[in-house]
Amino acid sequence: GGANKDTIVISGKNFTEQQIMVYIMGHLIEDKTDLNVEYHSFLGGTSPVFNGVKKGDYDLYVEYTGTGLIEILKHKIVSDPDKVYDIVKQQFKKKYDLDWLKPIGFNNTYTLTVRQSDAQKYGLKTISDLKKVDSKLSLGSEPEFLERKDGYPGLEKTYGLHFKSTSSMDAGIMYSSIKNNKVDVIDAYGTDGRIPAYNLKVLKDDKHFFPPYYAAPLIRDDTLKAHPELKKVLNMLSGKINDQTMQELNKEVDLDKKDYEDVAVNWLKKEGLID
Ligand code: PBE
Repeated sequence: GGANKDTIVISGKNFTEQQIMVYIMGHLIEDKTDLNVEYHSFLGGTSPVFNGVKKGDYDLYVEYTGTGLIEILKHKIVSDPDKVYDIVKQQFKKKYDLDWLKPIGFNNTYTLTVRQSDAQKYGLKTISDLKKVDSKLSLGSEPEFLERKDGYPGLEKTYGLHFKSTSSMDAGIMYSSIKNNKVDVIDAYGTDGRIPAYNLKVLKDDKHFFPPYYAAPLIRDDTLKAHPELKKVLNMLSGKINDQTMQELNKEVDLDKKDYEDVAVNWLKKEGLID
């Protein structure tokens, strides 16, 4: 980019959907504004990304409402999606000078997921059903899930679950691990394309433990003040990607092995958001 332009730094966590969103936001900003875009993404879990944006190392990323509520604000679980959005919007502004822009449309919930063959063998439909076999099953997840209140510690409390073992791995690795019988249960992400492709069964959260996790751009207030046009530009994504579309975009990278940036740019063009 040009040396005289201001630069916006976009960040993201280390899984496919985040990297696609990083490029969707980046190319939209480059197309609609005079700003330069830099990427500092694939950074790990929620904490390095959130803290980097809070400190001002990065300007924005896509966060999930339930993650803002439980993991960042340490609030109790709230189930109504609009209420969760209102709480995070108000509190993040007050506490951190960060702004939640409009939700993009999809809800990327954590799930507990097993192989269809095990679901049949043990008669598993709900998370509560896991109780009868948990001592035989091993859980694979990314490290963050093992620590979060809306992760395994909370599931142990709410459902009384206790697996034979737990192991942590990169978010992307857990899908191949369950497919190859290395683990039996994973915290699959609801919008991941590998759930249908690997013939996995999402167990129903019958106790409504997980909050809603609607995705929205989270941006520094001082960045918005310096570049107010960013609000309108990023809100062009409002309501544009539902769960099914996000699963399809994730699948294009994870299964069809397309490039993240190509998937992002093609989607923006298809939607008529860029030329
Ligand atoms: N989630 C599911 C996690 C990862 C995917 C949205 C709850 C998060 O990043 O907070």
